[in-house]
Amino acid sequence: MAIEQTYLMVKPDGVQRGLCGEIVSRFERKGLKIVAMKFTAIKKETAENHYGEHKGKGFYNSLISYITSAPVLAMVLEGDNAISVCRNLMGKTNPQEAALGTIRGDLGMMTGMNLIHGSDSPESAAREISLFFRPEELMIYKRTADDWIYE
Ligand code: IDP
Ligand code: MG
Repeated sequence: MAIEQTYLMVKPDGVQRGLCGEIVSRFERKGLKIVAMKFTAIKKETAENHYGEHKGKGFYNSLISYITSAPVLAMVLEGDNAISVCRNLMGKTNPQEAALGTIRGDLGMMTGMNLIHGSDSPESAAREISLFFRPEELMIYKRTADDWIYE
């Protein structure tokens, strides 16, 4: 097994549309463990840091104003291969191309309003987790259901 932690975030459109419960439940039902969760408004500086890799792209300014336009639900999830498992649950970046059964494929219409963020590598996961959470906010606990999820 390769237990990983990854950073997920219900974006402002997901919050505004009342889809936090729907989205979180998909990760929970899959078997991912909630390690941290925070309802927060992202400051412009944090948004620019988080999305630094996209600076200079055509959609960058609208991405920063979108992600800072309303609160987000930030979380750290843990599980075996959690980074790729969560990316698969999210679906492709463009919700119109995302497979049905995924969060973006089932719930979204536009790339610029695609409901959910998820780390794409161990390096970005570590960077993003530390950007949004202090170490003591990550809960270490035994989840009894794990005995019935992992063989
Ligand atoms: P990802 O969220 O699937 O990892 P990235 O390519 O890392 O996709 O892009 C980050 C975010 O920037 C996307 O989730 C989306 O909100 C926004 N974005 C990316 N490409 C476009 C675009 O062409 N138009 C508008 N927004 C975009
Ligand atoms: Mg990305």
